[in-house]
Amino acid sequence: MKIEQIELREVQMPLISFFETSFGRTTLRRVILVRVFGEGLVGYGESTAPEGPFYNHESTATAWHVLQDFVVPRVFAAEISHPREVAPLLRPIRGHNMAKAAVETAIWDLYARLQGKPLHQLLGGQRKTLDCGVSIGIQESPAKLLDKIEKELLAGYQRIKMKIKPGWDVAVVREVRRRFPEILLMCDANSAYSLADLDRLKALDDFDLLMIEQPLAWNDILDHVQLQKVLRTPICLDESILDGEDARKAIDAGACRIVNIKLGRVGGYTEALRVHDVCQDRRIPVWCGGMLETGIGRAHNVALSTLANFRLPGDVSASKRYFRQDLIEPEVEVDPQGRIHVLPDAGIGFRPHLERIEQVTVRTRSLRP
Ligand code: OSB
Ligand code: MG
Repeated sequence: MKIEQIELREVQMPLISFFETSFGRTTLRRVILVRVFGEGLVGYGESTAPEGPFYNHESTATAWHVLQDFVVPRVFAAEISHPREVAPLLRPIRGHNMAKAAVETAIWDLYARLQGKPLHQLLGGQRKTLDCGVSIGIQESPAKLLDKIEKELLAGYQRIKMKIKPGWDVAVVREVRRRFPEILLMCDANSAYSLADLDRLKALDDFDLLMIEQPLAWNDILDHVQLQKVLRTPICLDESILDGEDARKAIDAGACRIVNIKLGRVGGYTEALRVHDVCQDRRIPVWCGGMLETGIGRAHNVALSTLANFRLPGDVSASKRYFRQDLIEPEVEVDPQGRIHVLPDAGIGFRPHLERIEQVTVRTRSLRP
């Protein structure tokens, strides 16, 4: 595959309403889109790095720096015949997985387009429809949260994830459960607790939750082992799993019974497939997480979610939940049963809306070998 040019482009996309987690509130997404040009076609990728280093180490600005100064030069310096070769090429760069994934996923898209095949097919994905859940942030009041949940259930979503933090947890979850006794419900703490909060975390066992996502530190495995020993509710790890080896260690140690896979967090498809397979071998289900992606990242999440071991509803939801207008055509839509229908077109399957992308671009950098 001859790669002739790589373009970085920062776009700014206001969210329809703020998204709040235990680490802060997002109102504007600052995303880096990557275009990889080769052999007459273009592949698209998206850096899911958040605006500031509060989910993990990365931010929009660090991703731009690492892409421009380290990731892209390494790609230009190599001969690439298959996208599987990209991740090993980037291995010497420690961390910065979201920056790496932006280019890695774009090269997978380009390769699939050059083959004239859908990306999900190249990955070995079989699913034609995906079960969808939603992630709902911390709200100004429990009443607002109940309203939001009701609206998403009416739209068909199959599973509700609510963000929690100390002070917005047991009492609120109790209210949600009282109002919606039968729904698939889970919590995501984004590392807001420690083992000192054991009683509070144990209290969540009363609400028949599908799982609790990342209750303890973003870089911890061992404390999660202690916690899982005393919780009935399955723990799902997000922040703590950066590669297949992390997944193996966490599962074999008993730190979790479910794994959330995010393309950005693990550095792209090659490692996402590895995490998927490590989990599958150990009969641990996975699901696809989200980082408030625009349509480009969303389309990649759809492709990934077609793999067999994505057995639980993911945070892969409709474009219109986050953005007034998304950057792809068609937008990602969810049917009244809460399912996404996978498109058969080449590459990521959705067409980038170039004029709209141009309108929201705040800086561009074109790089050549
Ligand atoms: O932990 O899953 C998370 C959004 C930003 C940062 C971290 C997380 C999230 C979400 C949103 O939960 C998922 C989505 O994109 O819908
Ligand atoms: Mg999470």
